[in-house]
Amino acid sequence: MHPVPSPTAPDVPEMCAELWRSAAGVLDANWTGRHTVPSRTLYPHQWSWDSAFTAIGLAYVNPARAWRDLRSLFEAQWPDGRVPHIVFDPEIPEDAYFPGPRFWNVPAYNGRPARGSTGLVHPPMHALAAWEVYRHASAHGADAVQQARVELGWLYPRLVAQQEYLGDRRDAGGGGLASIVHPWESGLDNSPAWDDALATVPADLRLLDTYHRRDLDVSDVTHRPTDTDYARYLGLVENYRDGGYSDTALAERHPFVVECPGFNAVLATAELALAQIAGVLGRPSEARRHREHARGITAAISDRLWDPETDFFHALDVRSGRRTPARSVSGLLPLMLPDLDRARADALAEAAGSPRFGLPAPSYDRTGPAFDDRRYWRGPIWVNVNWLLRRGLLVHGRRDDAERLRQALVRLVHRNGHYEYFHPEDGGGLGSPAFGWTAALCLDLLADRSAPAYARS
Ligand code: 2M8
Repeated sequence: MHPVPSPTAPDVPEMCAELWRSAAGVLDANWTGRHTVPSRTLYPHQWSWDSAFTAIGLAYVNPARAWRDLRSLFEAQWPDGRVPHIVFDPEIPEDAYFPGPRFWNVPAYNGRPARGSTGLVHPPMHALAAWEVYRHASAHGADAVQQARVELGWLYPRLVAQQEYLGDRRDAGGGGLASIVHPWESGLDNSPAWDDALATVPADLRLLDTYHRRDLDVSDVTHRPTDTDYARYLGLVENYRDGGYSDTALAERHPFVVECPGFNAVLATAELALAQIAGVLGRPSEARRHREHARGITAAISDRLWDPETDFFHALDVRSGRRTPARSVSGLLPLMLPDLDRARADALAEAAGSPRFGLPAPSYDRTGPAFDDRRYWRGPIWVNVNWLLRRGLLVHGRRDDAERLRQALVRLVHRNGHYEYFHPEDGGGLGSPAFGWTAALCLDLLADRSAPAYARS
């Protein structure tokens, strides 16, 4: 693999050039030679949706590495199509991250050794990432375009298999949406959106006598999930693992089965990206099928997760049939879908700008009872979900709002550094300081103001 020299960002003033260099530096520092880690301190393996966001930034400075990251992840895809939320690096010691390979105890598959990954998934961001890397390949010359076509051809059937796994095996509610079986699958781990569904999951605190929480060695205890929540997380993994990671009769056998608006908005966006990829690969009927799937998922999100009383999307607990009252930033993400009707899109854009959120959006309603300005996904600002939200504003023709959000995100990171997340009031950097997706998405925010091809005017 030949490293591509870093180009300077097009049309950016000096402050942005400095930010560009530091962002590219973070991506270099987090590259292990085989894949990019989210953070050298807290997350020493490869995380699934992190790799997708990272690829979106690498598209500008090192597309070959972007493809390598996506390949490394999809080489660990399970035979049933699921893409694991963590791929473990065999060169990293077991105790460097908990829960590590031994706890997950995944069997050998596809010629890979046992304990190579987790059995959970992440939001399927990778089709969109692959499309974005392809879209920017021409800036790197003819060889890069050639490589991008080869990589799209390799990834396409694997991306489709991921969609089929999520759309079929994970449709536990039977209404055309994918369910998550663990808060970690949402990517918004500790969000108040899961509190009601988690309340029925037993919390066996003795698990924390047996196992050591490595996250508390390397981060502030007031930012991370409580021991009670962590015990529930571990119990959920044990239940899924001990059932052989099977998805049969999930709603009866598993205590946490939830339809998340953000996860399903990404699922539908992946279909739209697959339609674009299928077009490049010369498969027009498959492109049509992907667009139909996207429309179907959008309709199911609207039918099942919209609350007309709150004018907002809420996660649905499939077992109880109840939607959580919590307003999480994930409820804003269906704005990414071009088939979302105008009234709902307007309501979401209004909520995003309201005192409950405000742009950049915090991870949870500022006026909500569970708002916490430091704890993981319970209030702090994360760049990745704001990047998705900006895309939603562009998709629905709200270019001025999207531009204001873009500038606010760039300023936030320039003033405070490439942190994992940010304080929702003063913008101070929190969590890990040289964080992969913050740096990667900064590159994209600096360089690209275009709207998706399917945006509405
Ligand atoms: C966080 O999740 C991990 C578990 O997967 C953790 O808290 O230990 C989340 O922010 C998740 O969205 C992210 O992918 C991961 C790595 O950055 O960290």
